[in-house]
Amino acid sequence: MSEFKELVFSGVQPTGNLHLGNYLGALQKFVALQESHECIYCVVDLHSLTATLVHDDLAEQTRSITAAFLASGIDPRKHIVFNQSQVMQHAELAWIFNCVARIGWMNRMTQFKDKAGKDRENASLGLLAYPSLMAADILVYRATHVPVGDDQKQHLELTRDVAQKFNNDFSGRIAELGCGVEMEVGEEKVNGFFPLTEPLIEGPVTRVMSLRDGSKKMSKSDPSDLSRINLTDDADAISRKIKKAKTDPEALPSEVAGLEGRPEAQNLVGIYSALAGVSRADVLADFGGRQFSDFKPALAELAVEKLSPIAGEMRRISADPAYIDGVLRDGALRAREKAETTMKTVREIIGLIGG
Ligand code: AQP
Repeated sequence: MSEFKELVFSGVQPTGNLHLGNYLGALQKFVALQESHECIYCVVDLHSLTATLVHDDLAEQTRSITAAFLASGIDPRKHIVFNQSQVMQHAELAWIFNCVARIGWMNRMTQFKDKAGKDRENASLGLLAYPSLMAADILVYRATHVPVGDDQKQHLELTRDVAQKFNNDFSGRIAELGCGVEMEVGEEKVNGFFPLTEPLIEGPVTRVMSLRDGSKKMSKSDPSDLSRINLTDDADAISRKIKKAKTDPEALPSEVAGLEGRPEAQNLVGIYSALAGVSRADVLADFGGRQFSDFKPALAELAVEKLSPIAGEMRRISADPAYIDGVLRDGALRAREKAETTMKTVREIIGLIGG
């Protein structure tokens, strides 16, 4: 039985400065997966148009995310790094997926509800269709694994629904052309063209929360800069933000169970454990019973130690935009070839003449 070849894909939007949430939820995992998998990492510039169409600095933001990828340790020669709009097959497959996915599926997406707010009628059609483009980003490479933060889980489920519906709707053509791969779906064995992609969400913090409010995720678009640690922050800014981070008055617990119902403590301990590469239980074995006034300086020191070299490397790489553009162009060339191989078969499955 043939199987889908394991391939990792993930993307990041150029919508502002990357923060610690992006780093721990995505970039750190991207780097680790390079050792075991073939990886494709994309700056998803077309996605950034869904919320704001006119950006003053889209090109600069795209270069800055690319610099963050490279500074974190992604190797653009061994793997592929590019920006989405240079590979038009993403948009082509997204259109097809717009016709596979149902409006009801899109209306249920919490990210759409959050971002559209009360004025849904006035949200862009692109914002509603965002998950369709995300499904296309992944499936145009028939990627099997996607490292993301917990906030993207629902979009990954939708990607699986799109793949499954496409596989079902075109099962006859897929069998006729012999282009399917056998896979298990529940109890059944089916022959599908697209894999049912697995999200890779595990880790000590799958959702880094705002430093000002432990119930909200750390986000680029939060109006308060104190709510997040930007990858470009210097040591002073990192220390100041951690010092000002919201906490409760209790000492840290000695057991992980004691973090329950204490969102801010949970968040800071999770950040420490992810940065140090140890479990939360290990962190609490060291800091249990101690006050935040002891813990925060240790966390700040660790964060500066881990993030400062990345900020320095980002500055160095960003000083050479021509180099960054070259990386993206080279990556796009290689990505396009893979995407076109998929699209040739998709067009054939559907019956679109042109090959
Ligand atoms: N707070 C977070 N904790 C863990 N992971 C996170 N990610 C984002 N925020 C957190 C993960 O980072 C990757 C890239 O995300 P993105 O920038 O493409 O989109 P986003 O989720 O919309 O990021 P933001 O910061 O929340 O941006 P805005 O404010 O513009 O909406 C994804 O894997 C995401 O899960």
